[in-house]
Amino acid sequence: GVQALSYAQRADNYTNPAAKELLLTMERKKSNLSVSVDVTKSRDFLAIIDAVGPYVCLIKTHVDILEDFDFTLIESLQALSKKHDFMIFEDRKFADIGNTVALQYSSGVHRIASWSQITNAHSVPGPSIVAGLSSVGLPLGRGLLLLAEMSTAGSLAVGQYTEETYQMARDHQDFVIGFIGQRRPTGEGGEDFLVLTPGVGLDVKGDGMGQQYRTPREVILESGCDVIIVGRGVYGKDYSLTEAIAQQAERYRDAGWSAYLERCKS
Ligand code: 5BU
Repeated sequence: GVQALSYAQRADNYTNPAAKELLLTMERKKSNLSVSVDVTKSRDFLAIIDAVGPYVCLIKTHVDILEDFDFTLIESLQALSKKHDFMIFEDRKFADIGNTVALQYSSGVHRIASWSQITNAHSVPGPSIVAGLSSVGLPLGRGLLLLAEMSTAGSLAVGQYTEETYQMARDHQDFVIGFIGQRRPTGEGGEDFLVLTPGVGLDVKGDGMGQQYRTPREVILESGCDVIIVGRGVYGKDYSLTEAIAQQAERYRDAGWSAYLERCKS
């Protein structure tokens, strides 16, 4: 299976430019770490990204959390993306009819499609959500991840729902580059999909609000996922401790990469 291949080798399996670029960035930076920057102030947001930038392949955002958002923040984010060589993923989790998601993706205050190389969507509306987002994102060379599973206790995205999500992706491989999920899809027809996995932590098992953490080794080696997504495990609660934050990012980067190297050998 694709799990035995290197990230660089797998870049050739994709026509989608965002997928190719992510795989090549992972190889170049020797990092399968994405840091999720879930803070409410632009100043903290940029300071954390500047601190973790050297260690990540991808920065995951929730820009609707920022209370002082304005579009110049996006320019700063893009400057950091050039400085540190990482890609950008807005974790928007679109979930509406095709027409509405196309507007939410292209327009509004955030104009997500104009800067976010990767975004994601729930499969709950059916294939029309992919058609709607693709009408905006495909001409811009963007890529979409479908939410096949969630990391939370009691998630309803299991079983048949997850299987049908895989099938929606197989039917739209130009734009759907993979999944947010907890394991590599089974029953593949040989196609390559990226699996990006949140709910990753080395020190705690949960957050008291339903989040469940697994280790980078469990995620990358045992479950065959490709990217570990880590938020609070990296930046904790005091966002001014940028040196400690950088150290945690390095620690997760090393854990994720050594699990990947072990996987390549097996
Ligand atoms: P944490 O601080 O590492 O728990 O943050 C995890 C991030 O990943 C956070 O931004 C969530 O919105 C996101 N997430 C998740 O935790 N679990 C999921 O199943 C999905 C997204 Br989909």
